[in-house]
Amino acid sequence: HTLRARILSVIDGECYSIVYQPIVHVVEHRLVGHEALTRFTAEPARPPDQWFAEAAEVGLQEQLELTVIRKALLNLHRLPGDTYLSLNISPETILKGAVPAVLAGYPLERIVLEITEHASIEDYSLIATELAPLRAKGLRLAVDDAGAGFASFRHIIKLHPDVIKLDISLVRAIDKDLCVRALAAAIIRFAEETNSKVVAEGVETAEELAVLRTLKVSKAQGYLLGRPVPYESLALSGYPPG
Ligand code: G
Ligand code: G
Ligand code: MN
Ligand code: NA
Repeated sequence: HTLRARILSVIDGECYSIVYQPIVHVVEHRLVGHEALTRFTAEPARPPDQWFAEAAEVGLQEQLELTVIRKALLNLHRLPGDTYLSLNISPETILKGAVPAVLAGYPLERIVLEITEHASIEDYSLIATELAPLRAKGLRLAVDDAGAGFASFRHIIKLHPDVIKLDISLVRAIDKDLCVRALAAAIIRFAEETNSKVVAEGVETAEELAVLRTLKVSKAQGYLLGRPVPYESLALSGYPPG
């Protein structure tokens, strides 16, 4: 199959790189972590989610996801010791059972797995069960894109996530649309009452950040605070903006 061959050549030829986006505590003005994101250098140029979707179509989702996670982890020991690394992974890949082996030898208390909820998974308690032993040793779990798409609270409740990432679509309108602000406030309240932390995604403007602060969100990520860049371009010292 030609698509399968193309994905395999991306994996074998390492036609991708990892960029790291800062996650900032905007009240205490300090760096708390980074999200690792993949950039593909192979032709034709396509956004990363499309590469991952195509890999899934040809049965290479787990292989591609784990390959880029291994690469992202290689820089963990060079990141400040009091910061964490947030890694995107699909629920399907978690259920394949390879996460413990991939994370073996790394400090679990410095790793967050971000999962985006997906229609194909019926029972998220299986994810919670699969990851329970690693979570007992410090691994944290984040629900990505909360407030959008499939990120329904039916699933979030079963995961008891350590972190809830407020979707970019909510952040984008939070300073303009009272209904969006109300929905964000409800998610933030839910997080508070269930002992999850909130990270706002995709913060681009000072106005968005100001509203998030009034809603008591203290951690944020977005172009305003730092773009995803290669490890070598990270400003690891200095005063994060915001
Ligand atoms: O970084 P960017 O906006 O371009 O990424 C778009 C989407 O692609 C992300 O929201 C995520 O769904 C997916 N993505 C990017 N990098 C990774 C990765 O390393 N692993 C997985 N599983 N998905 C990724
Ligand atoms: O994993 P997730 O689907 O949340 O991926 C985050 C995506 O959001 C990545 O593709 C990343 O490049 C993108 N992103 C990060 N910060 C910003 C931002 O401030 N604005 C926009 N438009 N996209 C962002
Ligand atoms: Mn993410
Ligand atoms: Na997201």
